[in-house]
Amino acid sequence: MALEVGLGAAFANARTIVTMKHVGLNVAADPLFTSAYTGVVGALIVVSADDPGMSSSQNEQDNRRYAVAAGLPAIEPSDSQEAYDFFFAAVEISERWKIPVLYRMTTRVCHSKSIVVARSADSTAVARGAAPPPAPHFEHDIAGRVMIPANARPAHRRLRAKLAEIAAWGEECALNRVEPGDRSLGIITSGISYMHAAEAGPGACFLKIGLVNPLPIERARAFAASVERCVVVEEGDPVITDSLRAAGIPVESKAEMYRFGELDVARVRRILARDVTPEPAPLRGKPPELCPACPYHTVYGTLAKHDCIVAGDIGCYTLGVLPPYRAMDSCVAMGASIGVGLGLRHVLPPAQARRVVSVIGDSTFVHSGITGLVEMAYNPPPTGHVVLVLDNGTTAMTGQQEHPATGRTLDHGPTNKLSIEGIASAIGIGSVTVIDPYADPEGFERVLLERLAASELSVIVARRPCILAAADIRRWEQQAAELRARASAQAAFDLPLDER
Ligand SMILES: Cc1ncc(C[n+]2csc(CCOP(=O)(O)OP(=O)(O)O)c2C)c(N)n1
Ligand code: SF4
Repeated sequence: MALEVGLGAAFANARTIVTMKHVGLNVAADPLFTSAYTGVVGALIVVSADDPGMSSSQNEQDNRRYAVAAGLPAIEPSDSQEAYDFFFAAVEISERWKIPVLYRMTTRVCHSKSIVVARSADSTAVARGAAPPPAPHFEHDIAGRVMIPANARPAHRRLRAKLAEIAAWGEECALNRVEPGDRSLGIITSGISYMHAAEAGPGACFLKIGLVNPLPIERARAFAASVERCVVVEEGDPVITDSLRAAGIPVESKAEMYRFGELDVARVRRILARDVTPEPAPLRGKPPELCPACPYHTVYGTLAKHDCIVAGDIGCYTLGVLPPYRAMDSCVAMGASIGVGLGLRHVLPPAQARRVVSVIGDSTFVHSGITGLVEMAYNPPPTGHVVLVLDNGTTAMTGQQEHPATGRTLDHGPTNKLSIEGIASAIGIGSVTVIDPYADPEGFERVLLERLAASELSVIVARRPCILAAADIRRWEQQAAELRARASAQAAFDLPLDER
């Protein structure tokens, strides 16, 4: 949705940034691929925060692959200063070639801090003479933006032509640079890997790549030819390596064992030394756990007690998989709990099928659970199904952000509130129950058992605020009530006297 909103804004000449983590781009992939064909009028920068090493993710996909697959220019900064500087370049590329740009970050770049020298007012694009973006306006471009096959075929050709131009420009652009050094070792690298490699191989020659798609192939060819040994140091998939080798450039790459997890200086030293001996096991940290007063305890206690088969989802509540409950049987992608639960219900023998519960958080339900309920109403399994929405009034796991079912905007102001129980009833779910599992654990257990025994479609909304967010939620609710009261008093005052 965010990418589509951003695309609409960029169709109307705005400069737009859309941010997400790497798996978010999977959800946005459908509009992403075709936005490469439609292009934009203003600027559209899609920031993808990748998580090599999976510090808080379910996979470590390398989204540079998306740039190649969709045909989008991709930029990768190495530190805070570059994150700042390269962003201007991303906007310039997007506006010049009228194309979305993928801005690829990784955990270590996002989580590290370094001093940033901001552009002074004198050096801004405006001061340098570039025109500021015109005010948003709309001009019809039916052939350019309505991607029926007759329009999409020429659009694909236009995209490839743009990419060829960007590739030619990229060979010389300042986003890629050669750092001269000892010619016995040349390192081709990008992103955070550059920082590690600079420390692990001081004195080496570097080709540091900032424009990671399209790659500066000819520059890399000349660089590789100019050094005795040329090693590509890159975190994650061998994206640069594969492209250079496909272009016939003989480069050395890391061993497969270094494809997993983040790189660091020690690992890059090993790569450069061609060391493939087993690495020391990482130190065991304290495993995460639910807060002591988390409302999810009673929920997972009940699910574990009755040996439920739990199709789970992503959020704080995923911690129900850990001891003492171990009450989660799958967790795949945001919103997948409902579809996976339905699949289990469809094929399992009835006695087992009746133990299947889909468990999903409130934010995740809004993000991508609603379509699962529609599928459930449309193709109900013979034993029915039970969906448990854990509504803690916030997006707890990622830092207590608001979402449409909290009724508050991202900065906590009042807005329309999506009713989870209302939407479940409207979709046609026969049994919808709202209960506080913390205040009434016996009642929760009773409802759950009753709904599991019935061969019907049920949604149980287990509603109790996250203990860490509860005080803030109360404060924002109070502020919202005051704002509403002030607005209705103002509205009454604005009425003509005889209508008051
Ligand atoms: C497609 C996608 N986008 C974003 C994320 C990051 N993420 C992990 S959990 C989560 C939200 C969880 O919120 P909620 O469902 O309310 O559960 P809670 O943490 O409050 O228990 C998000 C956005 C993700 N895993 N996948
Ligand atoms: S942050 Fe909130 S939802 Fe997450 S474990 Fe703690 S109390 Fe539970």
